Amino acid sequence: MDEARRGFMKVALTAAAAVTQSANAHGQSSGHGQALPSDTALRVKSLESLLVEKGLVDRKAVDALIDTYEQKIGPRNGARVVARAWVDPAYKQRLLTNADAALGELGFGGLQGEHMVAVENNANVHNLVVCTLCSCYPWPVLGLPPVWYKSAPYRSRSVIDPRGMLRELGLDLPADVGVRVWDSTAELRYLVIPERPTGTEAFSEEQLAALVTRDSMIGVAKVSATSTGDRS
Ligand SMILES: [Co+2]
Repeated sequence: MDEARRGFMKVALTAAAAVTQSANAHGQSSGHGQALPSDTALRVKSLESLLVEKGLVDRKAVDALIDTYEQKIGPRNGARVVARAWVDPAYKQRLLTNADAALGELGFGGLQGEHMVAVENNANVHNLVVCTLCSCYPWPVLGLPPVWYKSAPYRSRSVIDPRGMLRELGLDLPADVGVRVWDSTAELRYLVIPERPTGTEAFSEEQLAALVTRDSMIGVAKVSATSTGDRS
């Protein structure tokens, strides 16, 4: 990384931290991590424009950075947690009874994920996570929320017709499987422990983690022994 890039990263991270704190404070007063206050959004936009103008960063690089946190780095943390829960029943029990402590064992926690609850899918119950008011999401284990998670149709249909919505997303649940919908807030966020797919009995923890998708930890997909990736 050259000096200009290093300098940019420092500025960007400082700005991100300021935004996070601001959004977090806003969220705690309203119960939800609301969309950014407009003045903050404007300041971020100005900062980005300035950085682009000065040639310190191009928009594609910013988009790539966001994509990385949305798709790659973020959800890998949650995948490690799920894989550990699958191979270690005692860990799973701790995760289900005190998620914050169990996530802390693996080094995960902090901003936008201070209070977590883990919910487990099984043959009878399927869990689905939404934030009906805005976009509360467990950053330490899933990274940044995907665009569809923040969309009005997802937020409303998850509550009105979760089964129908899941079917449209390609997850057709049998009628005898109950669907539980969890509404996230700034104070409480959820991680779904998907079912371990059959045919993975001989898999290592690492191999299992590689199968776990972000979508399965939100509850809009299952995990298969041949991982299919996430919705964009
Ligand atoms: Co919210």
